[in-house]
Amino acid sequence: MKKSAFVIMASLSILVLTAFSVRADLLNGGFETMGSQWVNGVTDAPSWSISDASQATGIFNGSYLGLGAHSGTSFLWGGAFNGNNAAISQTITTTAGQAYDLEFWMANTNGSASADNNWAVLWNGAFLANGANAAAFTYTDMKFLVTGTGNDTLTFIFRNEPGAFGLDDISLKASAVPIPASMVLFISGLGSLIIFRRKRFVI
Ligand SMILES: [Ca+2]
Repeated sequence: MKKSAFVIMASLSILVLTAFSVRADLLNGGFETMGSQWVNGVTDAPSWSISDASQATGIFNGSYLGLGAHSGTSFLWGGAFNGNNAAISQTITTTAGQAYDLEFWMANTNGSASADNNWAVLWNGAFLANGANAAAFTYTDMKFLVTGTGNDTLTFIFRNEPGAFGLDDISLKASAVPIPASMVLFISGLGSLIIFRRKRFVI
């Protein structure tokens, strides 16, 4: 193998290795690891921090008001009531500047009552999406593109009287960012240089 070709292959290998070494250490995104402390039929959530004055938000195993897990056997029951907003958050180690695909599944049940609820999802305190007085809906795939800063906080806010939001299968994966056009030109330019040099040596 020519030295120049070896250098290009080595460079591309470094690019590929860099793409696979990004950090995205979100834990217990499927809520399959239940906590040890039970309150109002739900447990605390390992790896997550929950704030809910009504103590009705936590990991639930089973089905109630038509709401169960999206996958596995348990999920987050977001059922804060009496005007309280529940906040559930996790601080995640990421790679600064890296684009990430955030994905989760969310559902809502209002029981037999009319809609009286609100929800939001935030990345480092900034709203990615929110809604209020949602009608009941089955598990829906929600996707957002976020950027890592090295240490990022993902937060969900729920209030639902007397039903609950269901949250399950949260994932954070490095986004497949296309190679910038300038890099493509650079690589093809190097390729042309190799062909040019080979022709010179053949002649
Ligand atoms: Ca689950």
